[in-house]
Amino acid sequence: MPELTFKDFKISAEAEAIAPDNGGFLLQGASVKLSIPAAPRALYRHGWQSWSLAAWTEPRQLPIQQPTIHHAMQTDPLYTRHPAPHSSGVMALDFGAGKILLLGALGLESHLQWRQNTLQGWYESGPDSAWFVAYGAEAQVFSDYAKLLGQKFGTGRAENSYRVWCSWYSLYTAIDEKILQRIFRELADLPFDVLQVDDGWQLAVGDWQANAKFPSGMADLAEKIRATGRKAGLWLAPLIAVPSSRLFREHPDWFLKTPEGAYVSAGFNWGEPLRALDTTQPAALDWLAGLMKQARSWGYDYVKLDFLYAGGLPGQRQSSLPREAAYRQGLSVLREALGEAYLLTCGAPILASLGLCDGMRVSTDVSGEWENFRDALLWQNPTTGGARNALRSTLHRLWLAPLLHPDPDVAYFRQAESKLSPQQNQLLQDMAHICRFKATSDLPQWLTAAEKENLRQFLEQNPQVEQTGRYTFRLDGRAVDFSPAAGLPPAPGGWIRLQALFFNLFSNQPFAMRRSFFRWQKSLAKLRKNLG
Ligand code: 9PG
Repeated sequence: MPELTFKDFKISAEAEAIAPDNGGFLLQGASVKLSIPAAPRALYRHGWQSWSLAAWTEPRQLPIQQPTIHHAMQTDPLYTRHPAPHSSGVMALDFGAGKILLLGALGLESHLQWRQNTLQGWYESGPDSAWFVAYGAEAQVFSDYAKLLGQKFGTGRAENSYRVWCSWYSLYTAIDEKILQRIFRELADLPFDVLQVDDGWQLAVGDWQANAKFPSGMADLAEKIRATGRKAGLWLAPLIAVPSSRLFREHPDWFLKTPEGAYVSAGFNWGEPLRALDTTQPAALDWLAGLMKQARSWGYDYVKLDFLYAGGLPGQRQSSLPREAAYRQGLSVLREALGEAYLLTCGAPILASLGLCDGMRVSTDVSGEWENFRDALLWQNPTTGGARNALRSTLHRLWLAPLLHPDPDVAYFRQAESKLSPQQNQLLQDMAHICRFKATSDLPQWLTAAEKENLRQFLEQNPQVEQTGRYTFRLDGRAVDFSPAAGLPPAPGGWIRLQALFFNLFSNQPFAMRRSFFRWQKSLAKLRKNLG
């Protein structure tokens, strides 16, 4: 077997071709294998899409996260039960003493596993065959890899990111035009560049027209935002639809099916199962382009496209394009139709979105909670909403920064309507500075004078960022340590394990999903009332 020789490290490689490149080696092959002479201390695992886990973990299998009904929404469902530690696109081994070995794909449909002292990468399908291997300091190796990805896929085109106020993490779907207009007025004295309307304006997921809570229409709202001197932002999830939507009822044949003829599950949300659009059908692509043009004609210049993973799920497509290539075709049609608008992708397959978006959510959602007991321990699920889960994946995707604006999700400033401590808020704010992507959902009326001042300073300042370790930074000289967010929750033992077994029997039932959805709707109704 040919050997790859790095300064102080030799590994043997199986590949069709090997050539030195960019400080490492370029390998060719639908499957390549590296035999590793030393035992790694940790594995770098990279989850498929924005919300999936990215982290350094112990070199062993992770528990299967619950509930399984969410796998399509939170993982690559084809590999959730893979029999060895798995990674999408790139995997790395940490040997201590500051040295890592990275194997990264330079193409789509790529997967990696760690098994029996072998690091293997393979392409699920498609024409790609290139891999990059490098050994050295973590920052260097990841930056060399990012450079090659940029050459292959391109980068975002927007120079600067914006300071965004987003309606989701305070009002959730309890938005209406009156409440938003009031908030937009109250935000007048804060230096935001974009006011972004999130989920809750549409008739249904699939039917992207204003609902009864927006009687003046979405163009009117954009106009009101623009009148305040800001860009108008809008959330859409164009690659999914709920079965009750008109879109799905009128075009059931546009949605992915399994070989057995059932609809492919894109997860479960809004109290309904989710369907995935087939982005290889010309009629569906025309519809997507029209939808983006509609948002543009309403006056929105900043568009957050969400639940995009659906376009890359396994399923029967009209054309024989592999699933990530199919997704990428859909995304390029969306991008094209958006013209000059800023495109933020979310819930998006990472590698397959490169070069076609300006910003990308690189983590799961934050929430007003550091970590949730049920999710972290009973479900062993690092991809549900929560500050710790969000910080963890963002920390492990900062290397994408040369390719796009990494969106770490919103920062909190408030103590009202949140369980996060001031220290935890500070970590979210510091991460936003590091990503140079600053957003919040805090309502001005929830902020004390001091909190509002803090928010103002956050928006105005751009501290100098220096990385001092894997999880440590200096911001304008102030030391910041994200280590408390980096690790994974422990596997449950004893009583908690028993509780988990019992609990998870119910967690996967649609009735349990619907019940928690309706409870959530009730709490939102209360929130709306309190806002007056
Ligand atoms: C609107 C929200 C916000 C948010 C997005 C996305 O795995 N899940 O069940 C899951 C559901 C929703 C979700 C993320 C994950 O949130 O990230 O910013 O726009 O949709 O519905």
